[in-house]
Amino acid sequence: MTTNSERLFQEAVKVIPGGVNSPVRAFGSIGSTPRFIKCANGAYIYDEDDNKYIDYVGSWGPMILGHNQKAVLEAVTEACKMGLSYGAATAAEVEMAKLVCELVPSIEMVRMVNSGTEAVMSAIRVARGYTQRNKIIKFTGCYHGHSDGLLVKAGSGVMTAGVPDSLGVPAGCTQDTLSAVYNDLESVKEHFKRCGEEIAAIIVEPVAANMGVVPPEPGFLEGLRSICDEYGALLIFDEVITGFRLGIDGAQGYYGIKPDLTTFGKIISGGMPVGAYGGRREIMEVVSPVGGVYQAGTLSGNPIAMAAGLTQLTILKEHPEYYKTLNENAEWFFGEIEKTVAEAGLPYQVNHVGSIGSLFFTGEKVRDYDSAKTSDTKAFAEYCNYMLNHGIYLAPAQFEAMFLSMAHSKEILEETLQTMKQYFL
Ligand code: HOZ
Repeated sequence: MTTNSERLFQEAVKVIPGGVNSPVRAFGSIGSTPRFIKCANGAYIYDEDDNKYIDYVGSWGPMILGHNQKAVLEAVTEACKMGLSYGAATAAEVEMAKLVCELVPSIEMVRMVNSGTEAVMSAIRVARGYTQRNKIIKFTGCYHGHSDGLLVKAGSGVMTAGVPDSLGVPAGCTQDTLSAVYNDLESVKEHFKRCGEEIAAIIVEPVAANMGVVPPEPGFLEGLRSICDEYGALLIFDEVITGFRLGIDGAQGYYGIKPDLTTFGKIISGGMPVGAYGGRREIMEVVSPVGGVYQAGTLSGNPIAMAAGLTQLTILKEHPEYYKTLNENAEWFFGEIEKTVAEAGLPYQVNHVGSIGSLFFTGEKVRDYDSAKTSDTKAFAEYCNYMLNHGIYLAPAQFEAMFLSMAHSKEILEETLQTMKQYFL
């Protein structure tokens, strides 16, 4: 019998490329088709066939308080009554900017945009405008959204699809994008030795989370900081995934490294379509209308999104104990996964930092793109389908992260582990 999700997918492919609005969610890499989601609450999502799943995607990160968090929902509902969009300055966006600057010490000024892609695109332009240099360094397997210049050896869906770059990106757009190897400072130094005076910035996911989760090795982020200082380049932390998740001050607080610019995504708005970029005042003052770097947007600072964001960030600020609980739960949970695969005699790798993690189907230690790529994606697909069919919703690709939230209680995590044990043992 055809399920509602299957029926919707058949309709979707006729009118949406691949039937989806973002490639990873097509479930192609696990040989399946998407579950169409009807609603979500707490740690759960429900599909159009009324199947209930424990959700480890959490809208790819922002649902750190769980879906449909009461206060966030109320704030959004109230804001909606005041009008949906003005394309004009509001008090809420000033509050939001002040809050972000207060919570993240490296940020003295911040601009709201509408997605992580836009945040990164703008931060790169600022770095180039500020340094008057063109080249940037990114790391193979890191994903910074789908803007032209950054679709070079990118992670996430690009990596899953096994294509190095995207069609439709003119060579001229990527000629100034240099690739280096994650966790390998030598590969960065080589670029700087060759053309250090031309490099505007290094952009990095301080914890890579789009080739699966790959933590920075000790000294890696510190090394990037000092190379940038030596050559007068800017260090950009893409904290679209780690920001306000590893702690209230993100990965930069967690590892104690101060970037020059930071980019954020949907987590700063409780999952609404928002991004932001910010950094030191003297750098951010190159942005128009103060400076000559142009960046704009009618929806930037949208009042509904600001209401959601202010509420979520305020809750996180007022409850530092949430991070303690979340990280302790995650430590236990990922440790149990490790024990389970070890007991099954499988040499699989579990990488995690705080509440994000990945189970790699490989015997190799995963520390960069090449080692992540040794994963047996067919074995992952079989496992992922089993979990889905048993009520556990994982990202449908090996090279993505699992996200835990405050709504994932010990009982819910335990239930997930039992399902994993049924599969592996
Ligand atoms: N780029 C996202 C994963 N890193 C996937 C977004 C989506 O499919 O919604």
